[in-house]
Parts: sequence; structure tokens; C-alpha cells
Amino acid sequence: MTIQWFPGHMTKAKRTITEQLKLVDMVIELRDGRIPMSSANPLLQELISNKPRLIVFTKRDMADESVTKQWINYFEKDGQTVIFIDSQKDNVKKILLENCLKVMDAKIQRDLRRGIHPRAIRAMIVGIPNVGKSTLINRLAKRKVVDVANRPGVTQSIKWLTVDPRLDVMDTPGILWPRFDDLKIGMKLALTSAIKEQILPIEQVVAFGLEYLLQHYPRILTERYGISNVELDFDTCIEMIGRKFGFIMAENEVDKRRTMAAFMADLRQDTLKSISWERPDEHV
Ligand SMILES: Nc1nc2c(ncn2[C@@H]2O[C@H](COP(=O)(O)OP(=O)(O)O)[C@@H](O)[C@H]2O)c(=O)[nH]1
Ligand SMILES: [Mg+2]
Repeated sequence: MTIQWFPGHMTKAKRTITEQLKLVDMVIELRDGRIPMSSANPLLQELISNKPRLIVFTKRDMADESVTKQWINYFEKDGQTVIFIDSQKDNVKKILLENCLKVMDAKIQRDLRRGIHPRAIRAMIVGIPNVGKSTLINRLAKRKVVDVANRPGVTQSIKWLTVDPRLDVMDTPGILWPRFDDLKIGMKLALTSAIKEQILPIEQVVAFGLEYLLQHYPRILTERYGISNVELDFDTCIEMIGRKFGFIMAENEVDKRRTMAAFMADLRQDTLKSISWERPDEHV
């Protein structure tokens, strides 16, 4: 099954980002820490070509700590600079500054050897919808916003957030489209609010979510919905969840639509914490 992204949007997003990229030294790519692979944009690598990139995984507080550790190992083995953050609680200014300096270190050292005093690093935040771009920018923006003169080819006025004398971040993020080439990825995106669940058949998303929870987090199902038998099938699970919620129609039937919608809302509203929907062992 292929899910269609509107080609018009994609072309425009691509053009905008390509233009904005000309103004920056490096890219800060945000991804959802609960789905480190599925929240990546398929074309980003191509768009940024060889600009240095820092991958920042957001929503660490909503992810499963032990799985996050596995991911850190996975990426470190691969030689990539990645960090996992809680954008609402962490000292994001300090963390971003340190890691941007690290990513740009080779260039800074080269400049210094040539007697050039390095100017502030210019970075741009990019990511798919709902990954936390605005949240992070707002946290970074508590200081002054500096106007920088327009440059040829860029129509809108670009503003920069001065995070530190050594780091400026573009105040508008680059919005990327998610991957839609694989149904499983689509379901993970739906479960974490990156795409609207309406895009996919809700039965399939809920079935995928239930199966995943049964396999990896049976305790959540037991504690929250009283589901304790890991052999239970889809209909029985929905039945139990519906009764728990009290979504009963005439003839003592469970309202399945309403139950599925409520289950999705439960997963998305951060009431069921500490779930990682993707593991490195799926990707070896
Ligand atoms: N728990 C948690 N929620 C976050 C974090 N970062 C962003 N959010 C929430 O994720 C949702 C989408 O964030 P937003 O910044 O609007 O995403 P954007 O579409 O990329 O700009 C909002 O409800 C934020 O409060 C985080 O690190 N932890
Ligand atoms: Mg936003």
C-alpha cells in the first residue's frame, strides 16, 4: 500500500529548504526518539548533501529508556552524532551549543589554523510535522532575535536566534514530509501523531499498536485495560478496552469505532508513557 503525499507540497517544501540551506553551515535534524528511523525524511541526506548534520531525537521523556540506550549504541557504532532530548525540560541551549560545536569542530579548527576567527555557526532546524520543531525554537528564543539582511534568492526575511555568540539558529524550521513508502512506517507515524490516523485504516493502526504492545509492553495493557492474556485476538482486546472505557451501545455491544479512536488518543496523549515504537534490532 502506498500513501500519497501531495506532490505540490513536496515540491514547494523541497525548494524552500534548498534555498534556506544555502544560508547555513549545518543542519539540526529533529526526529522522534520513539521512532528514530521512521521519523526520518527520505530525501534529507540528498538535500543537505555534505553539510554537517546533528541528529536530535526529541520526546526522550516519552520513549522507553532502555530502547533509547540501544539506539544510542546503534548510532554511535555507525559514527553518527546523535542526542536524545526532552525539549520541555532539558537545558536545550547548552546541549545544542555543545553538540553543534562538536559537529563543526573540523571546520573551526581549520579556520583557526589559517588565522581566521570563526564566526558564529549558522544552523537550521528541520524535521517532519509534530516532531517538536516549534517547541525547540521557542525554548531557544528566550534571548534576542537578530535580523539578518536578505540575500539574493531568498525572498522572505530570515531571522536568526542568537543561542550563543558561537551559534545562531534560523528562527523558521524546515518542514519535511515523512516517509510514506511503507505501511509499517505509516502506522508508527500515526501512533506517534506525526500523521493523522485518518490517512490510514484505523483498524490496521490499532491492530499494529495492540500487537506491538502485547509483544513489548504487556504490562501497559494489563494495568490500563485489564488485558492479561498475550494470546488474545484483536476483537477480544477491543471488546475489553471498550468495556473498560464504558463504550457500550444497545444490546450490550461495544462501540468499536469509538473504542479504537479512544485507544489511539490514549497512546498519543502521552498518558501511556515510555513506549518506543521502533527498535534497532528491526533494522540490522
Ligand atoms: N513530551 C514531550 N513533548 C514534546 C517534546 N517536544 C515537543 N513536544 C510536543 O509535541 C507536540 C508537537 O510539537 P511542535 O513543536 O508543535 O512540533 P512541530 O510540528 O515540529 O513544530 C507538542 O504537543 C509539543 O508539546 C518533548 O521533547 N517531549
Ligand atoms: Mg511547528
